[in-house]
Amino acid sequence: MNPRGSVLALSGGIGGAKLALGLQGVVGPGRLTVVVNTGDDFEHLGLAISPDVDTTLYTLAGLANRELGWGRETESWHFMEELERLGGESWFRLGDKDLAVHVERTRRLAAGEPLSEIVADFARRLGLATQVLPMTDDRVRTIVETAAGTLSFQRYFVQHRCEPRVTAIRYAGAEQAQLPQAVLRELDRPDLAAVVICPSNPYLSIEPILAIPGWRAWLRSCRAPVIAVSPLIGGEAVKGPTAKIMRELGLEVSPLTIARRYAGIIGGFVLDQVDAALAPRFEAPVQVASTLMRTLEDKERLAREVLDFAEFILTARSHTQG
Ligand code: FO1
Repeated sequence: MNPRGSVLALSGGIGGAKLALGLQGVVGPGRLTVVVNTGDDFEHLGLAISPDVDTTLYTLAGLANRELGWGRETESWHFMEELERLGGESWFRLGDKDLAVHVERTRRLAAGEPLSEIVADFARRLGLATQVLPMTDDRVRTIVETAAGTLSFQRYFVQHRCEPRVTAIRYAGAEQAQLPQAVLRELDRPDLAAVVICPSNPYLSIEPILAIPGWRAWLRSCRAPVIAVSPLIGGEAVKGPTAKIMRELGLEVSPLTIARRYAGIIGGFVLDQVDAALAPRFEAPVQVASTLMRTLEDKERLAREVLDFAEFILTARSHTQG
């Protein structure tokens, strides 16, 4: 890829943050912006919780709890233990270090600061050269309609452990939501070389972003190639309920279904090598790669392949345009 180009990544929590970490290692300092889903956000114990944003911040700063995939490494749980002793709500677990982030975010939001400024400032204070921004400063909430009734996202995901059968997913507030100023500045960058849709759950993490009209419109007209990375390997997600939700919604559990969902937005799709036989069936150009990211080397290798693919697409486009 153009070593001077900047990169914009769209991501949810754990799976997406892994590729974001790879991109951070490959793209030069100050040239990566990660825009994160906030449909998972909720108010809990009087606190403003932004799980995907925090997972991204912690992962990029090397502070994430690798075992859990969320929260902080070397965490203590005194707050949670005392809360339980008092009979408080304990289904959603907040570690002591993590708690500080929620308390400070809640205070600053209450003082009128936009979420994007708070998150950008947290990123700087955690020592990141990568810019981390929420998809919007407005309130968007992912609502899961299930056989057990209507559930807010974290009730479905954590309290009900994704068990109830999903009948529909909606993103309350997305239609009215706007892009933050800090995001608009990034979208205007003349050196933007690639937009990467990380291998996050399309229905729970990427669709809430795409449901915001400003995002969809910008992605459709974006000059830089938009590349999506498959979250499915051989019909299963590495982690999380993507395949289960697809089955429940009556969708074929295939990267083809996901690429079709992104039709009109993506210029290329990265498919896992296990699914290489599907490649001829895609409308968009396809790159076959190993998308399983266990080590930092895996993450950086995939990031390089994605960016090389974007550059290849850009070059091919400039040839066909004369
Ligand atoms: N996930 C769980 O499965 N159980 C929890 O108790 C839990 C707490 C939690 C606290 C802070 C945070 O940032 C994330 C947390 N998560 C927890 C993860 C979160 O529910 C999911 O990772 C995302 O919302 C889905 O991407």
